[in-house]
Amino acid sequence: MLIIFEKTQKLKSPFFIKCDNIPTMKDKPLIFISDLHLCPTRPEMTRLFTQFMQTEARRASALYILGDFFDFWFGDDDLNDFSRLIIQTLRHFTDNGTPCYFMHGNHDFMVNHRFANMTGIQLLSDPHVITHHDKRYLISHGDYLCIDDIEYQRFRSTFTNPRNQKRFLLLPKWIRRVLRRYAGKQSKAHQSKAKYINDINHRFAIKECHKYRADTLIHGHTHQPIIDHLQKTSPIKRITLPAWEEQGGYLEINSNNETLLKSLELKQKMNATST
Ligand SMILES: [Mn+2]
Repeated sequence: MLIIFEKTQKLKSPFFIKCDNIPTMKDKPLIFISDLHLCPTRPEMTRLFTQFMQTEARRASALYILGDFFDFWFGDDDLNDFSRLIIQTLRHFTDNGTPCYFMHGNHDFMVNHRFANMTGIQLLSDPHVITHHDKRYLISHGDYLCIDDIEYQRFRSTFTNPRNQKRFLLLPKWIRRVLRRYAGKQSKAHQSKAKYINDINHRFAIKECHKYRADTLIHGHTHQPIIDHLQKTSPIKRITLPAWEEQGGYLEINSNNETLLKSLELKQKMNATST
């Protein structure tokens, strides 16, 4: 997908306002979040998300959600007070005219077209390439790059199989909840393995960046926020998004392609953590 910022919009009188300080689409940053793990039992994170959507996210030319947005999504037919609030927040955001792109993680792979219609988000396949001011970024949830955990990859191919997903949706919701416990255990087992196993495989990640002609990889999943190079000798940059645990966080890429990881706290306290 190509994002074109250079397109200028013709504003007709009387709506034309002469002001040099009005930010244009060209100056607005891209904003990325992932691993919020939103769920009804963490209301403070839901509040932080709604606050973020009304403040920081508003500055974006586009918002990218790179998976594990929900701690678990039981299907687009599972509506409750919690899911309705999230849907309403996303709808409000996209109605304001900012595109919001959504990529699945291993916790919310059941998010589907009905959810997209309700919220106005656009679903993206994993991985995906975006071009921003002549720089190509490979974006992914990241779990497909964790090839050293063979057991997890086997489990992943089961739940990403569309036939299995259809079967899952035919089940009553209480059985889906029981199966979710199993999925949760698999995910925890993956997270608790040695770092070299549950991290992305750097060599494979470099190969993927070459394949898609990308200079930078942006991913979530590992919950270890960092901006570094995939290998000392490789010019390819890797950015891992922060998980929303004690606090939230996001990545911002400005019009000069400068990258900044920022933390988010309730009551609007925000600090830059890394460049
Ligand atoms: Mn994940």
